Amino acid sequence: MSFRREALVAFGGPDGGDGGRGGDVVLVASEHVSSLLSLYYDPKCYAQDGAPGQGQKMFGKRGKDLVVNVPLGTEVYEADTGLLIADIVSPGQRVIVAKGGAGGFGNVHFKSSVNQAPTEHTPGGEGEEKRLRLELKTIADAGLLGFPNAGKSSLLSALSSATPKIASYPFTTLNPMVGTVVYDDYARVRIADVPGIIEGAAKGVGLGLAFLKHLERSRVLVYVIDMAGTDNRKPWDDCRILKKEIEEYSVELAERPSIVVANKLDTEEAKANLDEFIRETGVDPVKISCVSREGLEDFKRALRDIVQPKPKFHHTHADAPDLKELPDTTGAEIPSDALRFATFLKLEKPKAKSHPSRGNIH
Ligand SMILES: Nc1nc2c(ncn2[C@@H]2O[C@H](COP(=O)(O)OP(=O)(O)OP(=O)(O)O)[C@@H](O)[C@H]2O)c(=O)[nH]1
Ligand SMILES: [Mg+2]
Repeated sequence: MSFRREALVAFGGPDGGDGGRGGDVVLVASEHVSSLLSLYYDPKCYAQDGAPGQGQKMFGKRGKDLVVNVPLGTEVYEADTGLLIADIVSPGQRVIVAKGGAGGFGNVHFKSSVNQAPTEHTPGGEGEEKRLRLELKTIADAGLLGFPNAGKSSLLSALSSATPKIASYPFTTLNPMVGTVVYDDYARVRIADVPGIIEGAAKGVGLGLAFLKHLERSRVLVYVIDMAGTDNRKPWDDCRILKKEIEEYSVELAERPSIVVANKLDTEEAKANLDEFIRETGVDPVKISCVSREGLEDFKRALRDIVQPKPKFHHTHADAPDLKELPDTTGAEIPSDALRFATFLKLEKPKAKSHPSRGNIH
């Protein structure tokens, strides 16, 4: 509340401006952020307050929004109720998770013919305050599923430029990783590599199935089977157990389209196991070897048939025309239509500017 006080101005009247509204907290999907780690270490997010209104009808400045960049695939839940508020999936998507409070009205707002010296004013509104739980579910077109040491990470590194850790001990991969397969026509398929599953995973054995949420968004599941039967495992049992565990995790996930990949076919054991595998499971797997890089093209084709990514054309491979073969147009008249668009040629003389300094007579 404020009144105009000035020498020689009697009855200056009310001049208290409104307060500015508070900023919002906005989550923005960004392709440049890959995890929620920064929010883990700095979980409290405040947008700026609105500035208070002042005398001389000065309105308060609006508070700045707080923009929090989150990776694609972030789900936002209300912490207390578990209600899903937003699913952030497309780049640039903005979600206002907490709105700033409205600014209060200054007393200038209340002046009228019958209330010429109002002292009324309103306080600013409270900004929204929320406790949220953010969950990242990686977005990939295909998810690699398999026992530890089946060669999931090897397959990912053979197909894409991702560099997952590969080693001969189980549970090398501890966090999901995404790689992109690029086809000759620049179509892209994103593949997620997740930690290995073992029997009983649905009940929490091994790393459990917690990371399987990263596969929930993938359109195709890729079962990677170690055909060589390392550690005395039987490939057909592996396949059966994997399917069972997935079914226990989610029936919907188990019904997604899938590709069965038989890996390590460069080894003798794998070749010996192959026939029995087909007999036992009834599926004819895509036969690959990540070491000798065989069968990778077959797998890429199978993947493409299901995911059907859109090709993206680049103009990089167009041959430059041979200048000698082009017709000689020296001295030829240029079509007037072409001239109209060729403004960069500046064929017309620029008009002389009429200005006293040029000596024009007015
Ligand atoms: N002979 C042969 N060995 C392979 C092949 N692919 C992977 N390996 C070996 O299998 C071992 C495990 O490979 P990884 O790619 O780390 O297996 P993973 O499925 O990612 O394992 P986890 O991350 O532990 O679940 C490594 O020692 C690889 O060298 C293959 O095609 N042939
Ligand atoms: Mg791995």
